[in-house]
Amino acid sequence: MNILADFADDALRLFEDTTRRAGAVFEPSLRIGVTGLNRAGKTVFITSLIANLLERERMTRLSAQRDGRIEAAMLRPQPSADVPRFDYEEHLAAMTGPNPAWPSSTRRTSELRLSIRFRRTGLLSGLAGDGVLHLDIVDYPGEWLLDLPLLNTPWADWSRQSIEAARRPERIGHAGAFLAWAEKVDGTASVDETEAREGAALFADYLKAARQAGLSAISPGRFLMPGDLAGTPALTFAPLPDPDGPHDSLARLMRDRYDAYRRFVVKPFFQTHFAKVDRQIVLIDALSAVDAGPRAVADLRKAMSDILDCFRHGEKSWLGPIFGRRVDRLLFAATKADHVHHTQHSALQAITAALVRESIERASYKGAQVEALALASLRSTVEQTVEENGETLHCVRGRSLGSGEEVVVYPGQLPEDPATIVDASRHGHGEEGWLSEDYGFMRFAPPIRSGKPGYGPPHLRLDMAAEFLFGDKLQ
Ligand SMILES: Nc1nc2c(ncn2[C@@H]2O[C@H](COP(=O)(O)OP(=O)(O)OP(=O)(O)O)[C@@H](O)[C@H]2O)c(=O)[nH]1
Ligand SMILES: [Mg+2]
Repeated sequence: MNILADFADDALRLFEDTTRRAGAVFEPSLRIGVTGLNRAGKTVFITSLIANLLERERMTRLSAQRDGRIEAAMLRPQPSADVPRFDYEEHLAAMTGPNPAWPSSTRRTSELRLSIRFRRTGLLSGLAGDGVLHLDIVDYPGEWLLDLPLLNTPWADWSRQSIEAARRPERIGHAGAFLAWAEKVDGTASVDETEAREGAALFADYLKAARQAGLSAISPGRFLMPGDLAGTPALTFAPLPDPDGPHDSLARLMRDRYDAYRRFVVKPFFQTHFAKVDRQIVLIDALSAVDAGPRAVADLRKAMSDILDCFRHGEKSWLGPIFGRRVDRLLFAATKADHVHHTQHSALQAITAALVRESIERASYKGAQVEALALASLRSTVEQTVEENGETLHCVRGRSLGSGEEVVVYPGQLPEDPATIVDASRHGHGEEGWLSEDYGFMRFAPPIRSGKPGYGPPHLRLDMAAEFLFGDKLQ
């Protein structure tokens, strides 16, 4: 490890922090970490949150808005000159235009600053004039989040764990070709670039297939979403059943590349974008996992717990400066809650909280406030009650993503007791899916917008999320 380089990193960070705090006396900025695996709903959340802060009629549970104290909100130049700007206008136009469509998967990091001018409450209201809060939000490909646990996992452990994972029943069907390669390859043989490339390609194919099958705990993330690193040596490695080898061997080459990946790709990403986070929202697509069945839920729990465990290292480990130092509010949000009727939202919220409970209990958040809620960033359905065979079914109605036709769907009933789902996933058994067959088929297109002036895109509880994340800073 290059101690000098690390020291320089830390010194730079300290300088940035100090400057930020000095500026903060007059115009505080708050960095909101929007965390979530791929397809969890980050880009839609950020776009809708910004749109609803610019046009605030649907934000009545944000207290500053309810009390009529927000004077103005506007997009301002972001603080980081070297990160692309979040393409808010394009995402919003796509989601709310005449032919609404969801954004495509995010391929790179981007950032946006929204500034809010508000009237202060209490003693300060007469003395200090209006307050200003700058919200800084970063979007990134969800796949990259799964790299976080690698920072704490040396090559030999990672190699062993990855091979074991590939042999698990839910994965082996996707990993056959890769495992066949891994079992025949000799790590002690001398370096062979063709062999390394073949292994890396087969490993990447397996990861992509596993993700396609609905599994979450898949890393390294850049194998799925390489950004501009495609084809570089830092992405040309694969785990080996026998990870040790002499100098100049294939195993050594793989180890060096794995270490380079962690050092030059993973660490800077988390340092740049997570170290400065003040408040964190973790978006979880619990409904899709519940629908896919116990194994997918178990896999989601594992992915989330591997990630959340990294938050608990506190000051002692070198992950300390990245996590756990400043985040004082942490919100776990089940996304896409508009897929189920509101009578099931409390069950969805409870399942989400149960999925992450053990990790939260293990984590040392040092007095951080932690909450869970179920939300929809862009509400795409309305509710409808249907009588069928003397039974009342609580359905949702929306436009089908494929045909654009209106469909009424009964998504099934989530268990009231989250333990039903969490325990079944822990033991790897239970019904294949808890929701009705209709759920799996159901993907709704974004709604056609009414375009009422002053109203942002429709949502569920986005204002409650906003209140929790930064309502106190608008006092
Ligand atoms: N019905 C509904 N679907 C949603 C909502 N938010 C997200 N989705 C669905 O989830 C998909 C993924 O949302 P994104 O915001 O692109 O997810 P992401 O976390 O940015 O994903 P990556 O960029 O791949 O990391 C969308 O294409 C929609 O199909 C919502 O509020 N309601
Ligand atoms: Mg995205």
